[in-house]
Amino acid sequence: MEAPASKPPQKMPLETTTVHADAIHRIKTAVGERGWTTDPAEMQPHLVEWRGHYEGQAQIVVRPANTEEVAEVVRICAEAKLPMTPQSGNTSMCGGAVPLKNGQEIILSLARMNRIRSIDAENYTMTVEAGCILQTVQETALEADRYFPLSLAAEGSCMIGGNLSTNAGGTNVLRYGNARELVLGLEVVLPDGRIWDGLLGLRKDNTGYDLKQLFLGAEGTLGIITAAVLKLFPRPRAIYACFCAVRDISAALELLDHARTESGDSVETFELISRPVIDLVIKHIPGTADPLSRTYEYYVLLELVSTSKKDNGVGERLETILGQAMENGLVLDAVLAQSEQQRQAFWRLRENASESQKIEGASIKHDISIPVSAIPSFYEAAWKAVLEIEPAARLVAFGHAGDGNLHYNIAEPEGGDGQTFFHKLTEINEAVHDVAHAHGGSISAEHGIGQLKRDELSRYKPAVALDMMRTIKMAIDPDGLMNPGKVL
Ligand code: FAD
Ligand code: 2HG
Ligand code: ZN
Repeated sequence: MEAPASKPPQKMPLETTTVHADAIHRIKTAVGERGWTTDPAEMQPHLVEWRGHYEGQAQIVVRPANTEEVAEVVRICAEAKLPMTPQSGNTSMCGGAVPLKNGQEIILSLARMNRIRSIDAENYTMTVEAGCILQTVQETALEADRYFPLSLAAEGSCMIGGNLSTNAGGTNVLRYGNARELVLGLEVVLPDGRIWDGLLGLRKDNTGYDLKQLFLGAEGTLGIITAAVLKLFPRPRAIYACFCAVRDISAALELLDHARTESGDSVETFELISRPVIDLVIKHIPGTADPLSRTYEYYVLLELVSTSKKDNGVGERLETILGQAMENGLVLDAVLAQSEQQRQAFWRLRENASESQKIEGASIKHDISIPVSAIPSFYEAAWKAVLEIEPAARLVAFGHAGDGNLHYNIAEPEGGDGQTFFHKLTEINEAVHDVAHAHGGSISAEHGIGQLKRDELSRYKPAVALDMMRTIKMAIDPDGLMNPGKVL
C-alpha cells in the first residue's frame, strides 16, 4: 500500500549517466564480486520499506566488507556526484532507509560489516561494526558478563549502525537513555570519503565540540557510521516483571512515580498498553493469550531489575508496590511473572503490537513524545481531534509511557479498504501533532523523520533550528549526496 505522504523525487545534481556508469564500474571493482548486486530479486528487499509504504529504485546495492571499502565507495560517489542511501537492517519506521523513486542512488548496505572488534569488560565498553545485529551485540555483552541495554522489537534484524543513526529508543530508555547516550565513540566515513576515527572509549573528553553527536540521529544525512564504541553496564541478575491492569492513564502515571520512588529507581521498563493492542495481538499472533482473567481498558508492563549478585529484596519490593497500588485503587488486577517463560509471554503481547497492526490493515502511526505529566491531557485531546475527522477510527495506543513516548496509532474503521482512510492521513497527522506540539511535545520521539515527516518538520521545528540544521548539512555534505530527500 503506497503512503500518500510520499513526495515527488528530488532533482539530482548531475544527470550525466555516463559519469555514473563509470563510477558504478569503479565501485564494483573496489568492493569485489561479493560486495555488490544488481540482481532485481536480491535488490528487492533493499528497495521496500517493511510495511510496504515506501518503495524506491537504485542503481546497485553495494555491500562493502570494511571501513576502507566504504571510504573508497564514498570517494567514487563524491567524484561522480552519485547519491547514496545508507542502509542497515531496513526496519525504519519512516521510509528513511529506502532510496527515492528516481533510481539515481546507490544503496550502501552495512550488512557485511558485522564484526565485534573488541570488548573491554574492565572499561565497560565494546567496539562494534555498524552491521552488527542488535541482538548479537546484546548477546556478546552478556557473554562477557556485561549488559548492552538497547532493546526493541526489531532487535533480531536491526543493526547498530541503523540504531545509532536513528538514535533509537525502545523499552529501556527510562533507566539507560536513548541510543545516543549509549555511545562513547564513533568511526564515520564523511561524504567526501575521508575516515573520521573517533573510536575513543572515554567517558570524559572535553576537547571541543562533541562531533559524534552530529551523526547520532542524523539518519544517514551527514555520513556513514562504520563502527562505534558502545557503553556497557553491569548485567541484570534478576528481572521482576508484572503485567497489571490500571484504573486509567493517570493511575498508570501515579504507579510509575510510586514504583520509581519505592524501588530506589530500579524501574527498567514501564510500557503502557491499551486494550485494542492486546485484542489485535491475540487475534493475529498465534500462541498469545490474555494474562488476566477479565479484560480492562489499560495495562502496564512493568519491570524492576536488580544487578546485585545477592538477593537484595527487589522482588519483594515489587510485590509491596503492587499491593499498595491495589489498595489505593491505581491497579485493578495484576500478575507477576513466575518464570522466564511467563515473562516472555507478557513481552510477546507488547512486542507484537506493530506486527499485529500491520496484519490488521491500514493504520496511521504517531511516535509522539510529551512530558510524562502531560500524557492524560494529550491522550484525551488528541482523540477528540481525530474523531472529528474520522468518527469510526480506532485508537490503538501503546508505548514507552515512562519516557513520555506514545505510539498513538490510529487504525482504519473496521472493514475499511485502507485507501479511503489514507486520504485523511495529512489531516489526522496534523491534528495529533498539533495537540502534541501544544503540550510541549515532539512529532518524533524515537523513529526519526525520514521521508514520512520531512514536510511536517517545518511546521513544528523553530525556523532558527531548521536553519542551523541546513547550515550543518551544507558544511558537511555540500553536494547533498547523503540520503537525499530524507529529514531536510
Ligand atoms: P535502517 O532502517 O536500515 O536505517 C535507519 C536510518 O538510518 C536510515 O535513514 C538509514 O539511511 C540510516 N542508516 C542506517 N545505517 C546507517 C549507517 N551505518 N550510517 C549512517 N546512516 C545509516 N525504533 C525505536 O526507536 N524504538 C522501538 O521500540 C522500535 N521498535 C520497532 C519495532 C519493529 C517491529 C520495527 C519494524 C521497528 C521498530 N523501530 C523502533 C524502528 C527501527 O527498528 C529502528 O529505527 C532501528 O534503529 C533502525 O535500525 P536499522 O538497522 O533497521 O536501520
Ligand atoms: C515499538 O515501540 C515501536 O514497538 C513500534 O517503536 C511502534 O509500531 C509502532 O507504532
Ligand atoms: Zn517504540
